[in-house]
Amino acid sequence: MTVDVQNDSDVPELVHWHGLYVPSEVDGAMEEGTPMVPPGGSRQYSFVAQPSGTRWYHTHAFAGKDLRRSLYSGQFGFFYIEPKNNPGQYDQEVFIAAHQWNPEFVSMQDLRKGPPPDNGLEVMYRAASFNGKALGHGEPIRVRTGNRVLFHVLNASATDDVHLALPGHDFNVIALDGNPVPNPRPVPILVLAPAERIDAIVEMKQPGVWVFGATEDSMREMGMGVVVEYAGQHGAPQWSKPQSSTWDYTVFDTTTAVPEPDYRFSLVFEKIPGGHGGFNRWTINGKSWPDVDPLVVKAGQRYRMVMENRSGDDHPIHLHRHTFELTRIGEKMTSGIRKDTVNIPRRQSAEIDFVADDPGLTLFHCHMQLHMDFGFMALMRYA
Ligand SMILES: [Cu+2]
Repeated sequence: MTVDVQNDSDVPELVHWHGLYVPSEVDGAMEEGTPMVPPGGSRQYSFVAQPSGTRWYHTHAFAGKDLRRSLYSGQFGFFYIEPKNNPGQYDQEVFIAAHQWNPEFVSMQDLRKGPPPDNGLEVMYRAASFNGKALGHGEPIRVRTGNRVLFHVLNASATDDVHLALPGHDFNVIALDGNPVPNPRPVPILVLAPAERIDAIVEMKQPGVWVFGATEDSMREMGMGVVVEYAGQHGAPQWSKPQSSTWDYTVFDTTTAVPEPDYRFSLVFEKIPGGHGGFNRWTINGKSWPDVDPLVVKAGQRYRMVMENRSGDDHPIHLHRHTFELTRIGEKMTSGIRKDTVNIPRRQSAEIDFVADDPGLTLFHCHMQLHMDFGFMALMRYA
């Protein structure tokens, strides 16, 4: 396929095809060698759309201290690649991209007690949406009793996790980051770190008018949600707090043993606190981008990244141009969950395996804009 991109903004831009296997020159990361599209300029991105599943595209520009740029903006969209064989066991298909708007830098020290006094600025938002519309402002999702609705959900927030629920309904999770899970099963809530996607089928069997939205009251009040309306049902949309708030990738896994890797990378993530009013910096093995040592791989070999998050924040770690398999989260060994972004909770460790099967420069970074822009990034290159 070929995509024509016209840059009508006043800064150099580029488009990243998140979760696709595309050459470095078109992947949409300047660090990999993709050319920027100059202000007023245009560029064609040509590539084979693969692998199938729920992917997305977004600007990969630097934002830094400018909260009008990159993922703080609305420059993103779904990129859905239909599988060749799709059993289509659903009646309706709905795409939902969650996003937050009107960002500003805040000192957590000024807002509440708790964070260490040496912590730097964080980003907070004043508005939120599903598909660009605040809760109650767009068209409702109209369903019929007995329908099976396939939801493709994307967290397109620049920095925050989203926790979502649809009262009275379970989500039968069938894919994570667009890749089918080995053990689909129903769960009461969906949790997505920035850049993550979940495909889930919901059986509509609780006639009524409901709010499908963020479990956190303040986030829903800011607009993160949409009304789900059964045919023939009227009245104010109902919300109730879900009983469970836990999320665990491994409930969808298998226990098949994974092959031993040819090589292990050990990566330690740490924060250098920016202090009140300053900016935190982030390090991988003690070094900040662009001074981080590259990861060097050989085509065809299997690698394990052993990652340790020594900071008090979660980090959604994204590997471009490849799919990896989760092999350990915390103390739990796992297999069969294939992703391109894995959330590593605070003070937690995790391991992922991947085969070096897509030669070319490859970016590896935390997907939180405020972290990647302040050092949390590395390059992988093929020997
Ligand atoms: Cu991070």
